[in-house]
Amino acid sequence: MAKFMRGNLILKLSIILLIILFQAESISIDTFRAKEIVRQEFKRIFEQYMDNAFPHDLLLPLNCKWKDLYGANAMTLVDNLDSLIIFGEKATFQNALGRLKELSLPNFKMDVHVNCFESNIRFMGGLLSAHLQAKNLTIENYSDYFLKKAEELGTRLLPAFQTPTLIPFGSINLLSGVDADESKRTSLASAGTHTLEWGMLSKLTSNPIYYHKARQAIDSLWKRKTKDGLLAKEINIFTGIWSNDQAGIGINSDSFYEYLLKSGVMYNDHGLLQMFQESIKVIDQYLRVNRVWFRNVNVYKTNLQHFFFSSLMAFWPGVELLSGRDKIAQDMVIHYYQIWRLYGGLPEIYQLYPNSLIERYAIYYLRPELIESIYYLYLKNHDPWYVLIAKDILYGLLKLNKAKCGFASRHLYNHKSINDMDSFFLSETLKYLYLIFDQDNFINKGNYIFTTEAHYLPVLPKFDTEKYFDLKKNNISLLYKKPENNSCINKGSSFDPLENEKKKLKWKRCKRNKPFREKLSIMGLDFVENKHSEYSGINALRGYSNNYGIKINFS
Ligand code: DMJ
Repeated sequence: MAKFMRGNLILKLSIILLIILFQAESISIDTFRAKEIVRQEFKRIFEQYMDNAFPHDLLLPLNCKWKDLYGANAMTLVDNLDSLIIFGEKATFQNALGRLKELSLPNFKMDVHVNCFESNIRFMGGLLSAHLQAKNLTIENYSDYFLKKAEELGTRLLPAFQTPTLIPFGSINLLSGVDADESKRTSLASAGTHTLEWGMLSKLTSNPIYYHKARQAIDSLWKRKTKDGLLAKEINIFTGIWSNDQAGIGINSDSFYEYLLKSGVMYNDHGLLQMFQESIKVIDQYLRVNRVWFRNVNVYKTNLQHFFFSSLMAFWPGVELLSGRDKIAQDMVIHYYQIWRLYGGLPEIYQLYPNSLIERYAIYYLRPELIESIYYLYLKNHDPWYVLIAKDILYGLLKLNKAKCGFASRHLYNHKSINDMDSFFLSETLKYLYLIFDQDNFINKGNYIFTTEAHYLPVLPKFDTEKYFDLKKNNISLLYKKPENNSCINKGSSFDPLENEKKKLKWKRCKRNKPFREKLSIMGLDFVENKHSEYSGINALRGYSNNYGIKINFS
């Protein structure tokens, strides 16, 4: 109880009063029951996916159909292998291994154009975590199946890092490599969210190349910070010049900062920790408006660009807490949760001056970030208030989002359900909720670090960072192998994008599977059809605030 009373007492009590007045049902569920509800819902959706959608990538919650982003590569299953272990479903995990082996999935020798960041956080993270669990639980007939798949994905993503700046391309064709006309613009988060997974891949395959490449990309981005220490949201990977002038903590930046801290800790990498410390100072100085809200600024002039809250920003209290700033993290969560209560979900973007939904961005995509932060706070402080709001969130999800085959995203403005349920709803949102209610779960007692997609990796007792930097000393050279049976590459051209650039070789375009456009919109931005895309979402918003003549002086 003493813990419950700590910090922001009046706010906490008034929120409880509101819940009691309008939704007493939500907090009367006992914690064991709440845990069971989440487990049953996870099982229900998982079974629906296996029956109606597998091996396609995503299950559609309203009509039980499916959609593909990776050419039917069982994305939802791969993203949730390690969730099965958390939910105590070892037999289903064993069975899933059999199903995937039968179909040789996931298949990375596929002519499909993928986003490197998403492939990494969902497939690579999922496979590595599943591999470590399969070993740990001595799963039958395993023979390192997931690790071999992870390594194959790694080799197919590596050519993306072959650029003049060493900052990777945003997307690649898994079969033929980087297209000649691939966009040379990529986001900070895309380029800098590999170290956690690739460090583990290096460790498990004893091949330093992966960590080395991921780490070089971070160094290269870091080198390009402005005189004020800011990093923008988008960069040209050939010129190294920021191609978007905004700095912020949310969309397109978020996991860059998260990985500085987490990889720094995981791999005992002092360079990364140093960068994190400096980033925090700069964020506090230029991006933080007060204890809870942040703004985007012009990366060169440091003046205000936008002042809004986005669903993705709700991960930041977790980062604050991990870096030791508990009190600030608590204040942030209380405020973000109030927006949740107001609308029954967090909108993609929420305007803060004046506070309002923006119709176009008022969608809750079942994202996990707020629940993730609540999880960290509860794990650290054991304040029952966090269990209480987690129950309220669960109750809201059951009332507002539960659908025939899963849970559906929802428009918070017109209250319409949207036939969309991303794989992160199972692999993050439900996983974190469950872990709040299941305090005895092995994860809560162990020493793990969550990737940005909530795949859990055990903290390595010893990791020789230097070994993973100095490739010469370790006699490692990188050879880009041309993929087998590849009809997409012209004679004389290579899998190495830099060599092709030098020879001015144009590649024959492979017949494309569905482009990655839909996925990009899940990142909270609408991209225009053009490959060399503009952030039309952000630009529209800029127009919006200009139209309303918002002028705020924060200095
Ligand atoms: C997830 O895919 C990851 O958490 C990523 O870092 C960004 N956000 C989505 C979920 O919202």
